[in-house]
Amino acid sequence: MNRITISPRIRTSPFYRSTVDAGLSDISIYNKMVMPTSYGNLKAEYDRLINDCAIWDVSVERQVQIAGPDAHACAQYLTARDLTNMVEGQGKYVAMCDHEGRILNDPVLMKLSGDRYWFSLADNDMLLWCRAVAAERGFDVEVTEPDVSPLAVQGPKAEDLIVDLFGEDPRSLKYFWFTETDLDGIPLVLCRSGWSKQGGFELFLQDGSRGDELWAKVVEAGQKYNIGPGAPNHVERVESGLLSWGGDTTPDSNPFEAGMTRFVDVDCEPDYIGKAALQKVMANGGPERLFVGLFIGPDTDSGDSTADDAVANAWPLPARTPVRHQGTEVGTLSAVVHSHRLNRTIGLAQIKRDVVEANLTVEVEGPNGSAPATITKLPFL
Ligand code: THG
Repeated sequence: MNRITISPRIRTSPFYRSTVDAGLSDISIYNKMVMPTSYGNLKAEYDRLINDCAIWDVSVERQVQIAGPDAHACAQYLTARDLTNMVEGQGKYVAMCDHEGRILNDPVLMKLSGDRYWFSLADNDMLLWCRAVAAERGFDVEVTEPDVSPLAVQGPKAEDLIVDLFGEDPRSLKYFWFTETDLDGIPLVLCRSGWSKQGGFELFLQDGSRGDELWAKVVEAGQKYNIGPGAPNHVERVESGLLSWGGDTTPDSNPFEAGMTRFVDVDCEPDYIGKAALQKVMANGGPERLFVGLFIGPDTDSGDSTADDAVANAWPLPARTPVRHQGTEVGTLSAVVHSHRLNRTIGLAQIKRDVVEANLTVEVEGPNGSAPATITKLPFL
């Protein structure tokens, strides 16, 4: 395999030393940072996430902070969702679009106070975009990337672990809601969130010099819950239908084609970038494509998860590949995995709406030639 040269241009996280000590084996690059993706045993990492508790260094989810008297107006103008009734301590999953309604990012937006917001971002240069928009529109705000690095604990036992560390209060936090707190003086924002559907929290470290200290405290308290290192898990996220911006989207996708229709407000009072374009898409009958799941046959389950993973990994991805109906291209496939819980090969695709609505069988190009696939709603699980 090729190796990646790391230089100061590629940043490392405050938890980097801890991840290396924990046996980090695979990385990706995300927001110009090193992103841990595996510790050498993806099935064990998956099992831990489904059954117990996993600790993930997700500091690559950078925050862009909008602070100042016009923070609300600026955050609203950047966001394709009505923020009118948002309150302090609340987070929302949102789409940020350009003027043509193309999705630029799908962050969790957090309202820290009336004059301070964080966009907790996926992989794109949103600091540039937010600064340019704020300046061009004359908003009275400062737009920065603060020293804030999320550490996720995910899995069915994550909540008990968080309660051991912080007391009972976090149990009542709603999804994406958060509270400012500390762990033995380490300043944090504690949020019920994370890129899995197994439940859990993110601890937003607010002092990058204390990452290894925070990691050690969480791992120590997590021993009784069988905690172990992991990373946003590709198999689980496909099963759960969680969007990977830039992976499942193309540069031209609108949020409806990315499965975000229920998070987009087109008829709200506040204006935002892309609103007119998104209204036009809906007025013209809706998006051309839909984000859907595929059951891909023939069933390859062998009962040996390592072998099944190898089969799924032999697919001609990571490049997006065509989805066809009777030879005609009707969409693109962006992920294929072997689902351990469904014992099937499944995928994610953007497919023409008429094909989805007619529930047609499609074909995808696999390692052993063309394979039939049936369309299904997300999530799989
Ligand atoms: N946490 C934080 N920042 C992030 C992510 C995160 N930034 C990058 C990336 N993840 C943003 N993308 C997503 C995508 C999906 C979800 C969260 C962040 C998600 N979606 C659920 C769904 O679509 O079913 C629930 C959404 C809802 O019901 O509101 O969880 O993970 N800090």
